[in-house]
Amino acid sequence: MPFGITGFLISLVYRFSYDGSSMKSPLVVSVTGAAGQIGYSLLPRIASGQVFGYDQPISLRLIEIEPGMKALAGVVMELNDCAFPLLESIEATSDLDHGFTGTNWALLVGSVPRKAGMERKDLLGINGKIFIGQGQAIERNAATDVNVLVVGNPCNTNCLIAMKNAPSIPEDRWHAMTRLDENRAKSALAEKAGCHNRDITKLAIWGNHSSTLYPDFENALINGDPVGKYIPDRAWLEGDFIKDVQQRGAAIIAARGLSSAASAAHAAIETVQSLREVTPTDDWHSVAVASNGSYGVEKGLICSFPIRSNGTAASIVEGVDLGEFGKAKFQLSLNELLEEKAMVSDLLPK
Ligand code: NAX
Repeated sequence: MPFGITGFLISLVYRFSYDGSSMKSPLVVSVTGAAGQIGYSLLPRIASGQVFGYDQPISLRLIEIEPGMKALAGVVMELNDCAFPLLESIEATSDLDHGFTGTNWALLVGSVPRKAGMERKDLLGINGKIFIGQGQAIERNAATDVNVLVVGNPCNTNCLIAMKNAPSIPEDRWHAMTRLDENRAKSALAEKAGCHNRDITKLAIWGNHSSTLYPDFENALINGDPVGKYIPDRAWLEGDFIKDVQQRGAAIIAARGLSSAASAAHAAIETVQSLREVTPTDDWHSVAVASNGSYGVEKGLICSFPIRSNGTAASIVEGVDLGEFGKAKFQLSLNELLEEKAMVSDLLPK
C-alpha cells in the first residue's frame, strides 16, 4: 500500500465524500397547491433538509392547476435562487401522472377554498372530485413506499376519498393534518398556565379538523402533571379553551385577511417529522389516520387520534380514557365525519 494506513483512510474518506457513492438517492416529494400560501412557506423548508434530514437529497415535484402555473414558475425561480445543496431537481407540472411519478411523500395541500354562499356539501363535492383524481394518480405512479399527508380542506374527508381511490396503497400510509390544532391548543394552555409550550405533552386532537374538533385537555400533561393542577378553571377548559382552538382559523382570517399559512406549513413539517421519528415514551401527537376500529370509530374513517411512531410505522395510542365529557365532545366530531362521508358516498368506490 503506497500511502500506508493514513493514506488508505484518506482515500476512503475521499471516496465516501466526493464520488457520490455514499450519497442517499433523492427522495421524491410531491406537493399540490405549490403556488399557494402554505406551499410558499413549506417548500424552502423541505428543500433545505429540515424535514427529511440534512443528508437526504430531495427531488421536488410541484403540482398546480393551470391558472397557478405562472405563479408557480416564480416559486421555482426563488427555490433555485436559494441554491439549496440538497435540492436535486424541481419539476413544476399540472399533470397529475407526472407530478406523482415515483413519489415517496405526497403532500396534498391544494384545494378549492370555501366561498361565500357555498354549502359544506358543495365544498365537499368540488374538492372530493379533485381528490379522486389525485388518489388515482398516486395509485398509478407513486413509489411503493409512498406516504401521503392531506392538508387541503376538508382534509379528513379529502384523505378518505383519495385513499379509497388508491386501493393498492395500504391504509396506514394515509394521513390528514390536525397538528396545527394540537399546536394551537398547546399554545393556549401554555399562555393560561404561564408555562412554556414545551412543558405540555400528550395533547391530542380527536375527530375532525373542523370547528367540532376536540382538544383533549383531560389527558394532556403540564410538566408531567394533569392540566388541572396548573389551570383549576374547569369552566375555561370546557368553554373558551375548546371554542378558541376550534375557531382559531377563523380568528386568523379575521385578523390577517388570509388563512393560516406559516403555522400550517410548520404543522405539516412537524407531522412528517413525528411520523418518521420515534415518539418519546412520555408523549404523543395528533394525526388523522384510518381508524382500525379503536374507540368505537368506524374502520377506515379518517379520524384524528393520539398517535405514536416507532420510526417506521405509526399507530393509534390505545386505551386512553376520554371520560364522559371528552367522549361526548368526540362523538359530536365523529358524527360530523360520518355525515361528511355520507355526503361524498358517490365518490367512494365500493
Ligand atoms: P391558497 O389558496 O393560497 O393555495 C391553494 C393553491 O392550491 C392555489 O395555488 C391553487 O391554485 C391550488 N390548487 C387548487 N386546486 C388544485 C388542484 N386540484 N391541484 C393542485 N393545486 C390546486 O391556500 P392555502 O392557504 O395554501 O391553503 C391550502 C389548503 O390548506 C386549503 O384547503 C386550506 O383550507 C387548507 N388548510 C388546512 C389546514 C389544516 O390544518 N389541515 C390549516 C391551514 C389551511 O386552512
